[in-house]
Amino acid sequence: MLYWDQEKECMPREALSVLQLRRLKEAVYRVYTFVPAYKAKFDADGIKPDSINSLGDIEHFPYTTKQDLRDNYPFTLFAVPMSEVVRIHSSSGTTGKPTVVGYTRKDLDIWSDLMGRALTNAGARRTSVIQVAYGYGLFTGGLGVHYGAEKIGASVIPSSGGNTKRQIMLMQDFGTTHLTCTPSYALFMAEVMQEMGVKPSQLKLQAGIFGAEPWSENMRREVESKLEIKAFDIYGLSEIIGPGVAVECPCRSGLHIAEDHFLVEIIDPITEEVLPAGETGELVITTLTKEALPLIRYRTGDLTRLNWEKCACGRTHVRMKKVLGRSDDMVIIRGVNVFPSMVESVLLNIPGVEPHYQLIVERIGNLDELEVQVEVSEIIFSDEIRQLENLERSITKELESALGVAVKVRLVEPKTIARSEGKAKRVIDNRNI
Ligand code: DLL
Repeated sequence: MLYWDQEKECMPREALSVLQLRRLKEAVYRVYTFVPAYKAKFDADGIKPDSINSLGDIEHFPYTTKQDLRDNYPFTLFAVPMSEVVRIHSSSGTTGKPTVVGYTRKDLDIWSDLMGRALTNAGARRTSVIQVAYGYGLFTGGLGVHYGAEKIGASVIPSSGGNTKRQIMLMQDFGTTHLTCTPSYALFMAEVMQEMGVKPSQLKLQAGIFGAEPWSENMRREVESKLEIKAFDIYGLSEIIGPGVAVECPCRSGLHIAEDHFLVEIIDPITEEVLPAGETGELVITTLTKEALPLIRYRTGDLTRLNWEKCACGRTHVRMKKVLGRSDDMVIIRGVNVFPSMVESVLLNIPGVEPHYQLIVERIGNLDELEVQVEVSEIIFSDEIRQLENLERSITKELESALGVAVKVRLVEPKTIARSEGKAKRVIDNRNI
């Protein structure tokens, strides 16, 4: 078992808490002193930086939301002068202004180090060949993984997203051992590989480090069997640092959150109350070491739960369960909450169904209708109509019992649902609400 930074990753809880508390005090002091928007918020709540005496005191501080980043577009939440900022990334929201994030030299060093941990967890070493098929550019995926891969001394192929046939040629010719991209893109690559007549056994691929979008355990099995690799989940978000906030270890039973750099809480997204250990809710993160854009109690919008039990790998950092979905990716159909990942889990248990699907939501009259479009395999599609109808009925039954809401299932021909080279679009909501 190899660690990138054993001392930090396996730190006993007590020492970790001491480190977190020291860093938390510094972070709170930093935002209060250098970010006028935070000073105004804290003053309004009557909170001073020295209000922190224990880690639990974080609960008295106000949350930060994506709206705060938008209101301070582009740079006014930065806690350092622009002369200290060496990198800017940005994530395009679906509405309004994009979110802008900045990094100092030290922020970039820490980020690369966290990615070094992540890649090492997935078995990458100096001798590995890492293909970075996350998009390069304003998105944090490409450059984030890139710097980590260089840091561990691996050979990096900065292929970025897209041009799938070339990606596969590079894998063959350069002997890629580790593939990094979104899980949906990995599946698409597997499909194109098959069309090109390339077998996974002809490649040197050992593992994939996949993230940036929710994916179910069934999806993991699918990717692993199609590419004949081990698939690891990696989580992160631009606002906090990018990829590398949390990553699976070889046990792959939850993602270890880098607690030496991030303090985490789980809250009820509606009441905003902090939930007891082990409950599912929205992940809230406070950055402990970020210089350019320190954030206090940032509401990620991601739903998960924390597992504080000891992990067999020896790492002491808390584990988060695979993200169920974003609160804004959840569709509410007649009062029932539906996540694409729930649909995915059901579909991938049904033989003949391909891992390509989309949820279409319409409002007809005053009622919401959920249609799930599902691709079926070539063999199934050439079956008799009656068999297709039977399959459609059984998918409908399974989905309705899992989701608790009426669903219209529509089987579609192989390869009709749009493939993605980055984050997959799982929901099309046509309701004007
Ligand atoms: O997606 C950073 C990233 C790049 C993570 C590459 C992992 C790999 P954003 O574009 O800001 O940053 O999107 C962040 O994506 O709040 C989650 O909703 C979702 N997300 C990221 N990783 C996962 C994951 C990058 N492993 C948003 N599982 C987050 C589920 C994920 N959702």
